[in-house]
Amino acid sequence: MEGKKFELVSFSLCPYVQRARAILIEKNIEHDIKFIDLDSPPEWFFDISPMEKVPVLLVDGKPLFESMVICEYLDEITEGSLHPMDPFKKAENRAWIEYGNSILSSTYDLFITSDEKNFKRLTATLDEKFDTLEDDCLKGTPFFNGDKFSIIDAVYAPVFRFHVALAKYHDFGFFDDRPRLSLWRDTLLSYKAVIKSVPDNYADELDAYLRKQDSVFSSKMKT
Ligand SMILES: N[C@@H](CCC(=O)N[C@@H](CS)C(=O)NCC(=O)O)C(=O)O
Repeated sequence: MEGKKFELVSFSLCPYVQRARAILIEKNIEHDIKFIDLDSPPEWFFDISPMEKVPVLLVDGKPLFESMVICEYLDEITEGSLHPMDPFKKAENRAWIEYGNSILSSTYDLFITSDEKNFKRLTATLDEKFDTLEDDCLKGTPFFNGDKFSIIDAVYAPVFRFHVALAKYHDFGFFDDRPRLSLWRDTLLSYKAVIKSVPDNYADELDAYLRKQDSVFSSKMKT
């Protein structure tokens, strides 16, 4: 990785960008960051992003897309690994990362849906998913794999960041009586690489973004 130039093409609120940024920071990789407006992306973005999504990592100008591919590449080109060494544990981490992706997707749907029934259905779906994490997956350690930050932690941190922001306006109760989940959330949201993975004005930008949705959730923000 000596001498390579890294630039992360980003959108300020994107949870998939945050995981890549957290790994860059955790692994002390010098990088630039370029924010684009996803509502009107610049022409050059379509040339480097076949899926038309952020993040894209430019490595000496060559694009890599898909956040997990980026995270694992960054992990592999630097000292030490942020994945477990044991192949089964690593595979298990990847499986729960997919689970985290499904939580992110339900969370996004939750704050944009304008249908009350769908809002209730998504709330129940998320409640079940958090229950599964609490009961079947977490061991009561600060980080997912014990006392050290791993790639899977970088994936779940943005999930918790969203839910802490949403809980200011509506009591979903997702963390009630879930001590393992609450410990994991608190550990991640106070971890340096996670804190630094978003711009300073992130909370205000997210608030403005949520408010401008014509959704069941945004109506709760106004009451
Ligand atoms: N599977 C992709 C998902 C990335 C993603 O969904 N990014 C969103 C922003 S958070 C995006 O770029 N959306 C643009 C669009 O769908 O037009 C990854 O892990 O990188």
